[in-house]
Amino acid sequence: MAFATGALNYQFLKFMIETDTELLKGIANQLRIHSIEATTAAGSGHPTSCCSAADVVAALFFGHMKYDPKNPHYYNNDRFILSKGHAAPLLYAVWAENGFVPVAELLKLRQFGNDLEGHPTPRLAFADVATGSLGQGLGVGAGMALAARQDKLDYNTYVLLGDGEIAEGAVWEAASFAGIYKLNNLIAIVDANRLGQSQATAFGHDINVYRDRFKAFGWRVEEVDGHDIEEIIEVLGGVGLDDKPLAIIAKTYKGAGVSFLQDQDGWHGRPLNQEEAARAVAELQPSAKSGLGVPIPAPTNLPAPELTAPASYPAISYKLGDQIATREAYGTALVRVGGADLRVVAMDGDTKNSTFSDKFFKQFPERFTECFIAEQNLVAVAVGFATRGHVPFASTFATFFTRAADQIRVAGISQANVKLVGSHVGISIGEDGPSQMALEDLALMRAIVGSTVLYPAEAVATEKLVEQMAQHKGLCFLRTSRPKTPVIYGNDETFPIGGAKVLRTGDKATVVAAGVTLFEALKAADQLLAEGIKITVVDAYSIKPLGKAEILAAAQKTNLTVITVEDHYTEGGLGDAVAGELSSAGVKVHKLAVNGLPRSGHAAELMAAFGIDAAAIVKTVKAL
Ligand SMILES: Cc1ncc(C[n+]2csc(CCOP(=O)(O)OP(=O)(O)O)c2C)c(N)n1
Ligand SMILES: [Mg+2]
Repeated sequence: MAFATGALNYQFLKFMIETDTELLKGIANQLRIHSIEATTAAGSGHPTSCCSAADVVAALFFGHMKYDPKNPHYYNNDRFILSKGHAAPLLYAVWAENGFVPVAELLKLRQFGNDLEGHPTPRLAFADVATGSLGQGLGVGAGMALAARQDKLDYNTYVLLGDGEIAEGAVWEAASFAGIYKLNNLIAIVDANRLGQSQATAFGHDINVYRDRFKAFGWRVEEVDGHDIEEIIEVLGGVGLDDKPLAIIAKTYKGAGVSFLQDQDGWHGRPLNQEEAARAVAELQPSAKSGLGVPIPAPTNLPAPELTAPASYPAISYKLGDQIATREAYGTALVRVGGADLRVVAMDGDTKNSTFSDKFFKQFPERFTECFIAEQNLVAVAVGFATRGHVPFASTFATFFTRAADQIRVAGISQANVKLVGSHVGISIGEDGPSQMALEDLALMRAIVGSTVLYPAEAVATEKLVEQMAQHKGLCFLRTSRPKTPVIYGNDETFPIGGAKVLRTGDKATVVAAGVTLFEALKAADQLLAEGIKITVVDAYSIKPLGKAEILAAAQKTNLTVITVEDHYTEGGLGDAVAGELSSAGVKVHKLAVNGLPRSGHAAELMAAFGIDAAAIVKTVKAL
């Protein structure tokens, strides 16, 4: 009986596909028309990049994907990432033709105040992440595909890439990752239209090259004529049939469907003028069909994953004076916070025994993902999880996050709820030398739009800040250190984001420190006190937003003068944060920071050599 029903469904499906082909071709042309008209109205944009992918996209959205067009955020909708984000008008046209966006809105493309921006951002309900910085979509898609598996949902994630785009190394980090984890719910579609921006792509229509590359990374590869709807639909029917991710290489023509655009060089990123647009539309119109009212298969009804924030986390119990590195406290905190907060997942780039994320891995292996040594993909996978309502904590040495700078920048644009934890910061790591020392990370992370930057000095602060990170919505960076430091705060101390702690008060100087330099500042305060000189010491555990009120109040009692001391280069770190935030209030900042190229040595030797230890602080206080 079950078999008979199956056979019947198959016949019905076959009938549907046969009759739908003309409709899908027509919808593709309607998408082309919208893309051309919108970019002509905007006076900018990439109509030919839309035209090449129109058939594939029409087939996906009106003949294959299962989703609720009225509710793009629905948790079991199939996902679509337009990694070649410059084809945004095509995506917007889809969501107009399925009824979500009023068709008239399309002509407001790229206008200030309209969410139909030049490249998609999550201001739009149907864009999970910002795209347009090429090469980032597949890693995010891999994170989503893994999240689907973890959440026991059966949605697929489709990622559309350009053939020029796949020169990006990040694409291959993601391809490798998806192959390793056998993400058969992830589908990469390469719009192989032969052309890039300024010239032909490296491999043009040599489809074998693309096939061999994806195969080498463990993918199943299908080649299609990207303008043949029947072929596309047939290949899409094979999604999930084996245990490999699927790459569909679609041989297409840039500008397809319009005689004077198709396969022509020199049209990338160029809108048509009014007359050209009218000619193009006249060619497309006769066979164009509306997508409105076309039935779209509903996603399977599966239980929603339980992803709600807990009201509180279990208490901590540290003893004052215990020696614990903040990186180790991070691991402990992640287990405690993640135990109570099922949204929390963690990932690392093969440094988990150094960052201590391995504590979480050992406790909750099903919620941990080893991303191997591929930091761009590490961040992208975290972003993918975040789009699905998880709270991802991604960790590696802080300095290696700087190589994912663009993924982090775009995560900021996506307003992604990701938590980055970077260990081994500054010259205080000592012997490993400068390639392992994060000395630019604060500058980078502070500059990310909407970011929160936290820098605990000891274990209690670390624990409390990890709680804050889990609860805070948005991109957070936690800077942890390698050396052990003593617990100085009680277990009930709170560390609100944007606060600072005043640990000593005196009228001779205000020293603002964070992380390992806090202990140098405290040592300096003790030495100075022995000579009758009293100084204020502030723990600036929240670098962005800065604990401005506390620092300013302290500075006002010390002649509006502040000494900052940090294990970071002079540029862009704590000193610049304090100066930048408080100069308008008249505060003068003397920066003690790493000013020059470090080398291997003992931490203490290095901190002395670069003038960020207690002796340097004492000297500066006296000099001032
Ligand atoms: C990381 C990055 N580098 C460069 C660009 C500028 N750019 C935008 S589109 C494009 C060409 C893309 O070619 P392809 O991937 O083949 O897409 P097509 O338009 O042909 O579909 C370039 C170089 C970018 N957006 N992102
Ligand atoms: Mg191309």
